[in-house]
Amino acid sequence: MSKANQKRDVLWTRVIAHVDMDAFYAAIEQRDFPDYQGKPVIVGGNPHGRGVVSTASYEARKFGIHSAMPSSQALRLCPKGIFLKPRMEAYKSVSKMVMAILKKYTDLIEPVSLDEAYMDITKNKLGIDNPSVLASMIKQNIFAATKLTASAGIAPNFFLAKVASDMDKPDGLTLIYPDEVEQFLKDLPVRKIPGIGPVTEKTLHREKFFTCGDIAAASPIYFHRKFGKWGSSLHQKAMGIDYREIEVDWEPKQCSTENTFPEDINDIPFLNERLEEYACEVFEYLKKKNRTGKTVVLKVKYHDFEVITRSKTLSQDIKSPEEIAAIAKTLLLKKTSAGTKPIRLIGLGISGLKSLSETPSLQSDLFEATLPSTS
Ligand code: TTP
Ligand code: MG
Repeated sequence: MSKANQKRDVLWTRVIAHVDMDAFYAAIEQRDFPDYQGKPVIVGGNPHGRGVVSTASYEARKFGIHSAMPSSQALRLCPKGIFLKPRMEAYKSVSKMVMAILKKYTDLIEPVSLDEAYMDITKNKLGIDNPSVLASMIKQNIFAATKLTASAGIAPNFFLAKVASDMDKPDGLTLIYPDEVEQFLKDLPVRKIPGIGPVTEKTLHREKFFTCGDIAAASPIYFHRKFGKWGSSLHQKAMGIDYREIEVDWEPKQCSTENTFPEDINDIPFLNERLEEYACEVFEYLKKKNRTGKTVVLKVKYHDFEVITRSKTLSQDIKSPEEIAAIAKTLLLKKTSAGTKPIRLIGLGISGLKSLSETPSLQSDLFEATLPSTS
């Protein structure tokens, strides 16, 4: 692993950058309201209600506050924290600026969220062949335009670039050169693999897999048997292999909506009504984005914070909000403990989205016939 501005003569077959803004929502609040600078800022749900933290400034993180934590818990950890509601429009407009800057370097950009994108900079518009110099320029450019810092990771593939961007946050720049990959992964704790949370970490630890090196040394067949397709992909990553390429016309592969209730709910008719509302929201989104899908996903968070998801895949594309709602209600009734175990949050989504233009025969009867009231 290398810090910025080293020039080493190593052959890169692919140079992938992962750029991720630091404490994105909170940093924008601190920029726009200088009184908040240097202070613990927590953006998210009402700390006196039941929402969760979207993000916390680095000052707030020192109190143990992190994304997805109940805001009420964040308040207990940091009673003097500055709690703010998200200003999504402001964040979206900064995101557009950042993505426009990235485009100056390459068209091979894949945004992952508002504050994060992969770039293939093997060839770049400025013809700069030193990845470290290029990444420094990108960071400086972002700062000059937005007064916000980003962290960047440069590596031979997506997975390593993402891990690298997280190594030296905030305002970091980390390079993993092709000839450093094996050494880098040898002692990398499994928890550093994107997507591995505390539960999977525990499972891997139980099996004596503590580092990527431990996983790489095991048989890929074992991982496939134990964890299926996901296990095979994990084993490959631990070996430093990730062939993913930039998807330029990247579109979200799923859409969903969810809500935390002001109090825990046992009442099934109430939950069904919410599912009907969410089904309309989700369907509206699909319509706006000219997309469709076959898989309905229901998410339930119980009062004790246990989260489950249940899904059903249809043989045909979804045609109406009523159809989504009907499936969601059946899943709720048959595949969850709704009614007996109080529910804190429900969410509803469609996964495996594809463009409607891929299924032209469906387009006319899908939206014209079923949703005359929405434009
Ligand atoms: P992240 O990039 O995961 O986090 P961050 O930018 O706040 O902090 P850092 O990258 O420095 O660790 O997410 C980007 C934004 O997405 C974040 O500012 C708020 C939002 N977000 C949520 O709303 N809920 C979440 O659970 C997470 C993880 C992020
Ligand atoms: Mg970020």
